[in-house]
Amino acid sequence: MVGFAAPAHAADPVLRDLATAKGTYYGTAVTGSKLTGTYGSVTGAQFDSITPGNEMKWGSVEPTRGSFNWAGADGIVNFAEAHGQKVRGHTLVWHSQMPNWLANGTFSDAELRTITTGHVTTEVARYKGRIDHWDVVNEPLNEDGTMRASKFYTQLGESYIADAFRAARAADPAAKLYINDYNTDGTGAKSNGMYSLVQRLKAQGVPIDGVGFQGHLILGQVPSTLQANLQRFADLGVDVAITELDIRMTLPATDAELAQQKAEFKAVTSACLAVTRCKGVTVWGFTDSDSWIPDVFPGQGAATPYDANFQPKPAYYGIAEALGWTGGGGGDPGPVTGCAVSYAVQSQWNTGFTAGVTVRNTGSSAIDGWTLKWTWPSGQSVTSAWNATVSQSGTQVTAVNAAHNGAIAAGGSATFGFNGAWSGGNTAPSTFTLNGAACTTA
Ligand code: 9MR
Repeated sequence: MVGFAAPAHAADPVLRDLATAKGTYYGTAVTGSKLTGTYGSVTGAQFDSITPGNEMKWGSVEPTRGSFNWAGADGIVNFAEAHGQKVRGHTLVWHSQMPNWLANGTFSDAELRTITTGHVTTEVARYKGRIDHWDVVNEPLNEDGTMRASKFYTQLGESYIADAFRAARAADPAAKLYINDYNTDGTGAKSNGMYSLVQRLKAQGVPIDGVGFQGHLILGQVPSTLQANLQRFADLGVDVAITELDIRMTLPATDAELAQQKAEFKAVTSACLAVTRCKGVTVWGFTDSDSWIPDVFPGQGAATPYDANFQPKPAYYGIAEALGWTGGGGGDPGPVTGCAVSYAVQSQWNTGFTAGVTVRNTGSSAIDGWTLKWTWPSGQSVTSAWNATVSQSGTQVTAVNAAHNGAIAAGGSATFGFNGAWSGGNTAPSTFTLNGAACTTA
């Protein structure tokens, strides 16, 4: 793909190419104003579908009645076309992020119906031929599977959904039209409500092509019924897609949790691939620096496949493995079955010191990528490091391998060094963990 920036590590897989080879797509939600620099190059290089996180919502495009602002939405569609990507249009009729004039206005039923179908027609027609999938109606259900009492439902009844789909089909016959919701990923009351709703819409001849399952999941709680649930909808004669995948956890994330998250991104991606009518997966933001989770669930996050510095997390390799990648990589360090750390202060002066650290793999299998952690006993701090990336939070130190010393064969070792600051005392740390496993000290 000439002109696309290389992924973070030269040997890393390209998700969009793996997806294409599997006959599917891999998408991400994006923030249009960020589509430059590294954020833009990773978006263009790795994904072959993008969804505007906010830019196509009614409140964004028509903040004042009759006065439109398409700049954000246009920018995203243009970016997609420049990078050979599909666009998931999101979203036309939703109880949230409505413009104030609509949310707080008083309209007769007939007027509200005309306003709503008019909005669908205007927005879909503007992007006719340029949007692959539209989330026509978003989040129409309550948790118990009954219809949500949105302004649209309260005034117009369920027919607002049929009207919106018909207007969208008329405005762009080529776009695939979806209904989309959260907490419908596994079987249960809400999923049953969606299932019945789709049956009713199909029975009325409403032009619905697909059902989106948002996939806002919690670590350790991926529904075991996900694949079966996708399949039962597909069997109704609609396409399905995972449209907003993220898997959140309580911060700070441990290595074990990130490894579990890898397995879970892999499982969700595999579930979609196993269902013929599952058209693709979209993550709701690809980097932890562009995720809604910390804002809405304080203390939680780490929910996406890239860290805040655009480094692929284990989850990224989990997605790649589900898509057929067998190249291994930083996402799967292998088990640490034994390790020994030697820590030596090589020189020390009134306020500073230089230390060298050797990490030895005393286990029986190779390690591919390592994180060494320790706690300072006497309040020292790391000021600079070489041959590892070292960070500190309180007294907790985390050292991550450099590119050239991440692989440690059984019996092999890696070394790195750093300068530190001390005052009062400079006692050596007594315990170290390597990828979460306790090491002996030598
Ligand atoms: O990611 C979106 C975030 O930036 C907005 O503040 C939020 C407002 O509700 O909407 C987020 O996206 C939502 C999506 O449009 C629909 N499903 C739930 C998503 C997360 O809230």
